[in-house]
Amino acid sequence: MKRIICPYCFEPNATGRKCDACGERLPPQLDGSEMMFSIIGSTESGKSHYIATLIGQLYSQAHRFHWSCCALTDETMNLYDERFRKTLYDNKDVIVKTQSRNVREHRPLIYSLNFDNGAPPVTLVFYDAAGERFSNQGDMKKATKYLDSSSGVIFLVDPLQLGSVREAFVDSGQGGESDLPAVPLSDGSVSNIFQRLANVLRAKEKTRGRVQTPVALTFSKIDALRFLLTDESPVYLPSFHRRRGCFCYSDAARVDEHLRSFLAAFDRNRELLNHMKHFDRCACFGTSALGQNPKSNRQKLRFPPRPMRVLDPFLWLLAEHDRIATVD
Ligand SMILES: Nc1nc2c(ncn2[C@@H]2O[C@H](COP(=O)(O)OP(=O)(O)OP(=O)(O)O)[C@@H](O)[C@H]2O)c(=O)[nH]1
Ligand SMILES: [Mg+2]
Ligand SMILES: [Zn+2]
Repeated sequence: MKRIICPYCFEPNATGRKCDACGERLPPQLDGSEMMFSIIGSTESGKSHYIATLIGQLYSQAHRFHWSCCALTDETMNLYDERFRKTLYDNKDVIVKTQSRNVREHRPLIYSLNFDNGAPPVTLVFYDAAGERFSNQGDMKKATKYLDSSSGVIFLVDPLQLGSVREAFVDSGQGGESDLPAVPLSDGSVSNIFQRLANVLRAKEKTRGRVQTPVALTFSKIDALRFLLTDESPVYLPSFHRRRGCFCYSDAARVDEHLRSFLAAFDRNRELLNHMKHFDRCACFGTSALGQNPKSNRQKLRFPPRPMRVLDPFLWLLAEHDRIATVD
């Protein structure tokens, strides 16, 4: 019999409606076939906005991708509504920084995704962790509890945190340093978190070789790169995944190749490119949760979020697990 992993404390349970370890009520839909995808990234990399708009897209694009999405707990519905939907759509504000010690903000958002093609449903558990939680091995180890149960990782990278992109931004007259996100201290730098992620996944897989868990290296905020990339950049072209209603490998390959050459040009010392060699299944994606840069508008949205390619890395993870149709 399959063991149910508690989405609150990640301990395995034989059966039951209550977790033996932490006492939380387990949603009755859990049957041990759950897949958890983790969303990891440095502070200000855009995790909260990404999760908010990804969940929105799971609902709004359901007809296109032939699935249906359903929140499994009242807490999930309330948290999404108050922290994400009202803030972004009703108030046109940005979501405030996730507080490292705020217990409520760190509660899991639990959804079920059912596929019209009869593929086994997946239960999605999203954790919106504060970026600080990944800035040292000890804290990350606690966070690794959910990485241990993860079937895939979306690793968010804010391109505006790369030194060469920041210089180009200021030099091109786009704005000053205050229009850019803060750069995390070296402990919490993108490159260091990426290396820690490889270590954690290796330990989980009990291997000293390359990590097998699929990792989507996902650039957030690509809306803010228009000054660097041309309009013909594949990240700005309409998504074939959307058009075809499935995962399209040639579209993903074009984006991946383009972003790897972007990294080769703008990531000093090619650190991320080098660390990607630790992963057997790693692909680059480009997304924007908001489709606009609120930093240049005193953190107010000019219009409701216009997500760009937010589903792409998620579709890839589903395709890697044979849940959705694919085309070349
Ligand atoms: N240009 C642009 N900026 C964005 C986008 N999403 C988020 N931002 C900016 O990035 C800031 C940080 O985004 P968050 O989603 O809070 O980042 P986070 O990774 O959750 O940060 P922590 O909670 O501190 O770990 C926001 O306040 C916005 O100013 C986007 O799609 N485009
Ligand atoms: Mg956050
Ligand atoms: Zn538990």
